[in-house]
Parts: sequence; C-alpha cells; structure tokens
Amino acid sequence: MTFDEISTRDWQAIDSAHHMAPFTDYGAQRQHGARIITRADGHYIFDSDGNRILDGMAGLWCVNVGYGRPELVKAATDQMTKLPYYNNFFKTSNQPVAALSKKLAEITPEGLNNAFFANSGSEANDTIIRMVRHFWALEGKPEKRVIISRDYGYHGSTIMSASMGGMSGMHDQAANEPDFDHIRPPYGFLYQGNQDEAEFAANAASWLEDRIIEIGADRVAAFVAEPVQGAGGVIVPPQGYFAHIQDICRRQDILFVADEVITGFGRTGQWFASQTMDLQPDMMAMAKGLTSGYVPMSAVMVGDRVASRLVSDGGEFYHGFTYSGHPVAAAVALANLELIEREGLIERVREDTAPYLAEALAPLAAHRIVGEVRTFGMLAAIELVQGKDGPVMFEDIGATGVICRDHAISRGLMMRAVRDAMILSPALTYSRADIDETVRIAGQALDATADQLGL
Ligand code: PXG
Repeated sequence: MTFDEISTRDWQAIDSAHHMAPFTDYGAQRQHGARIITRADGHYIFDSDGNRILDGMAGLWCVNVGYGRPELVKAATDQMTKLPYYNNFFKTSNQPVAALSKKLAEITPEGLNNAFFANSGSEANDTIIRMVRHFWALEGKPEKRVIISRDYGYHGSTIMSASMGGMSGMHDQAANEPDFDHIRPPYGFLYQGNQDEAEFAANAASWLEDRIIEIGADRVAAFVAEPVQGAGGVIVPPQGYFAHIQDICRRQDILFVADEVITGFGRTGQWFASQTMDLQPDMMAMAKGLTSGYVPMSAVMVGDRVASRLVSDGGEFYHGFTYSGHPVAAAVALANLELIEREGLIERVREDTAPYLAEALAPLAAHRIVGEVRTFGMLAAIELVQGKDGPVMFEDIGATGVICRDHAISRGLMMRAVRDAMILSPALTYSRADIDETVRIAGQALDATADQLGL
C-alpha cells in the first residue's frame, strides 16, 4: 500500500498515537488529529483531503524560493551521489562547505568573514552563547557572562536558546537558565503611546543601557536581537532604535549579536536585515532561508574581533555537531543562494513585492477588529483588537488569533497567529497576484472572526 492509499483518518490516528509534534498540546491533538500535509508546489501546500492552501508563511518563515524547485533537488541528488556525508572534525572539510563559507562572507556585512555550521537556529544560538562566553574568558574577563535579549524574542528551543529567548511560557517549562536577562522590546503598538518615533526609539534603546548599568557592564557579555522580532509578532523597531543600541553596546563594550534566522536571505529586501538597517553585528545567527528549508542547516557568522581572538589564542574550540557543515546541506544552500541571485529575488522584494504587500494590506487597518497593520519587507502583522479606540485588546489573549487563523485556513490561506496578531511571511517568489489573493482571504477571515464574536 502506498502512503496515499491510507485514509486521512488512519494517518491522524497513527500520528497522534506515536508522534509528539513540536509546540503541540498532546491531549488536544489526540482528540482532533493533525492536518496531514502531503505535498507542496510553488506557493501552495496540499493536505490529504485534497485541500489546496496558499502558504502565506513560506512553511515556518523559511521556504524563501517557494516549493518544488528542481535546482535544489538536483544539487542534493548530485551531492548525495558524490559525497553524501563526511564529517568536518579532525582536520577534514568538504568542497561545498568551503565554497558556502566564502559565499556567506561575501554577502554578509563587512567584518563577518567566518562561518560555523549547525543544523538549526537553536543550535546556532547555542553556539553563539558558548562562543561569546569563551571569547570574554579569553579576553581575561570570564565574569562577562550575562546575555541580554528581549521579551517576545525567539531564539530557539534548546534549554540555552529558550532561556535567551523572551517567551515566558518556555521559561516556565525548564528553560530558565541563569545569566540571561530580558528587556522590553521596541513594540510601538503597545508601548509608544504619544511619543514620536525618534523619542520612542531613544527611549526603547535606553532600556538596554539601564539594564546593563543595573547588572554591571563587567558582567554583561552581549546583547542579542532579531532585527524584526518574528515569532514574537513581527515587531518592527522604530527608525533609529538600532543606531542607539549599537552605540550603547560599543560604549559599554558588550558584543552585539543579530539573530537573522527569519530576516536573512532577502526577506527584508537586502541579503540581511543588518544591511537594510545598517547594523554591524559582532556575530550573526542564520538558518531557515539559508537552504529555503529544503534540508536543515544553520550557521553562525563570526565577526573579525571574535574570530581573531579564537584564532590567536583560543586553542581547540570543543564544540560541534556530527552534521556541522553537512555536504548535502551546503550544496543545497549554494544552489538556493544562486537561485535567489539569478532570479533577482532580493531586488524584486525591495522594489516591487514588499511595497506592494504594504500597500495591499494597508486598507485592512480600517477593519473594525484591526488595531494596526505593519509590514517590513516580506513580513507583516495585522493586530486584532476588540475595540479600535485605545485600542482595547482582547481579554483572553490569543483566542481571537486562533479563530481568525482557522477562518483563513478554511478559506485556503495559511496565516500564523501570534497572540492576537495575524502574521504573514510569504516566499520571496510570491507574486502580486498571490498578494491579492492573500489580502482577499485575510479580509474574509477578519469579517468571519468579527461576525463570530458579534463585533
Ligand atoms: N531564531 C529565530 C529568530 C527564529 O525565528 C530560531 C532562532 C530557532 O530556529 P530552529 O531552527 O531551531 O527552530 C527561530 C525559529 C513560530 C516559530 O512559532 C518560529 C520559529 C521556530 C518555530 C516556531 O513562528 N523560528
């Protein structure tokens, strides 16, 4: 029997009996069963009931070149045939990973010239935590260990990366290690009030300096931030925020780390948001769009200050994974980057589809349950509210987002809900027609949600 001859109900039963899916309420999943995704093409995913759903999230913020690209399949097949695996420990390396390291040094901001590879954003961030602390120890300042990040920041799900993240629910489930600290994000929708943008930018950045002074700069190792907070709800900082942040980091001599796992590889209209926002990070985490999610791979770009210290007197760095610099993943990443370049996807986002997405979504801000629409490149959030004046947020945070998401999915659009914000992060290949379809269904989902709530 082939997979497709087994019924949806049987797949759901098999799945919920044996598969513990990530970020899942297992009791609920046993009752309802999961949607079984069977295939994908272009910007559409298909489930085992034959539903065709426009993927407004590019998988989980990662399928930057869209589904079904033969170039990536060929790169994987060729590399698997030639060398499916060999490790990079013990003075060995492979051709694709060396070529990819060079390519990443070229497309990242100046000063980031070395790549360390892992398999997920979480592992990249764990690597950063170790490298940052090891760096300060080599500098003769082993007490510089505290890493500051932001509430609603998402940096991964390992114990360390979740501790670094700002998701309190995750901290409460055994991921709250010492020597991590969190400040408020520059979340204008909640915190700006009647400050103008420049004032709010300076103010929100000052929360970092206040905290460094409280802890003592001699104990703080680094500040880690997503240029736009993705899983936290597409929180776009006010203009000028990161200029202040970088000043503070320099003044207090703490490292500045950009987590570009979501914002990298064209999503903001440049290779990296660091270029869009003029950031000069000491280190950078990347994953997702590196391979467009076709195979797992992540990387840490290490800036010259840290790299030269590790080279000059670091000794052996006792850190790495069996699959660090996997040749097949590296070959897929190279093919993916080549595709992004050949098709001019970054220019297309910057000059055409990102402005078009912003323009197309803007009218939804007038909807009776929408408090704000914001976009940055191919990232968008629609904040749902109970009342527009104030605005008045929903009391049971997150419940309305799920209602709206389900209305969107049943009408053929995959959106993600973060608290009560509806999120979009489509492929860079998304067309104007795809955007029109997205906005049309999102509008219907908003209407259906408001009707269901009697608003
Ligand atoms: N940093 C950022 C900025 C991320 O968005 C990670 C690190 C961790 O990557 P891995 O590959 O370990 O998952 C991420 C991942 C969501 C959601 O709910 C977002 C992510 C992962 C899972 C769910 O939107 N981002």
